[in-house]
Amino acid sequence: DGPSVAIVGATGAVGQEFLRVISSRDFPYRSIRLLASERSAGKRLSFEDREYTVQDLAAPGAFDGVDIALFSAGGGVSRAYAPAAVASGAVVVDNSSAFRMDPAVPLVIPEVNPEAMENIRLGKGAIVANPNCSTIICLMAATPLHRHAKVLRMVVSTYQAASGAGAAAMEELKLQTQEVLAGKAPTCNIFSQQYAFNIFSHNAPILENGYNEEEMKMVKETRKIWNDKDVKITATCIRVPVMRAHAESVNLQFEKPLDEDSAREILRAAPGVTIIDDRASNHFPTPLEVIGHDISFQAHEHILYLDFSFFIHAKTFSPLDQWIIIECSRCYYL
Ligand code: 2RA
Repeated sequence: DGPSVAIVGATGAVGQEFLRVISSRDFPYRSIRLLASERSAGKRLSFEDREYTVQDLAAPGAFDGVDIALFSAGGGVSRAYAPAAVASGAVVVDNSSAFRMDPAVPLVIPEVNPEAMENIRLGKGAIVANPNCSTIICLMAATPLHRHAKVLRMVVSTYQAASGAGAAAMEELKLQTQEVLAGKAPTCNIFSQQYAFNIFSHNAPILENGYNEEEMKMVKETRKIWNDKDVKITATCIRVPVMRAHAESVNLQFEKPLDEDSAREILRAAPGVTIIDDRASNHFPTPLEVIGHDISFQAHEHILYLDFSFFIHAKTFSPLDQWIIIECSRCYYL
């Protein structure tokens, strides 16, 4: 007699991923309710040998009896309907950016800061925000190190797959690849430029400070999750012509020295992190290898490349007390 679970955005790429993970983890649900916009209502979807009819999330009583509502239908839908779900007694886990920076809403990576949900457990709030996918994979590995040696500065480069832009973007990448190989002009409906055989700055709007929204999510969300408004962070988010599985390169400066072996031990013990670092054959995780792996309850498969640059206090080298960067190793993390 587990919880009754509603999936809001059930027909989208992330909604489908929710169902895949619920099934792969044998999540003990009592019932599943598939909710989407009026446009998708009425569609039939099968899940675990049962047929479901997608219901209109705007219909009266859409959330009646729901215990957990998983939202991934864009910030506008979350802002419009999460309160109704909460009013019906549900706990909302929202994958959109709608509530991430709301001080009253915990921003949670289950493997990193589950304690941030304490108020939800105590019944003092009912919305949990899921960070942006590129923030999640970065912090899955950077946070255990941060808690040991305090990150002062983090430089992140992301290589983001089509899946981050949804099912239509994945379809467009496939179509464009066929068109370009056939010598035809690529169909550009989702992105404003050719995506196949190309890379470009993430398609999120550029802000006043010159960063795009995706990059600033990494900055703001990390500071909230680490409760550290001073940590220096810069991110460059790039869209790459890969179907699924984001990849990242993360360069960390620590407050105190951290040797490579200690870092490996910390990461080896970190939940959700696997070290794949086969230098002899120059083999490291690739998007194709991780697709389908259930790493954590997030919407995309993730890979993380973690590039350690250690700062060894230079007191022994120079009276100037300068910091020097020693590139110790490049570690790759799934
Ligand atoms: C993207 N992280 O990849 C964003 C949204 N999923 O476009």
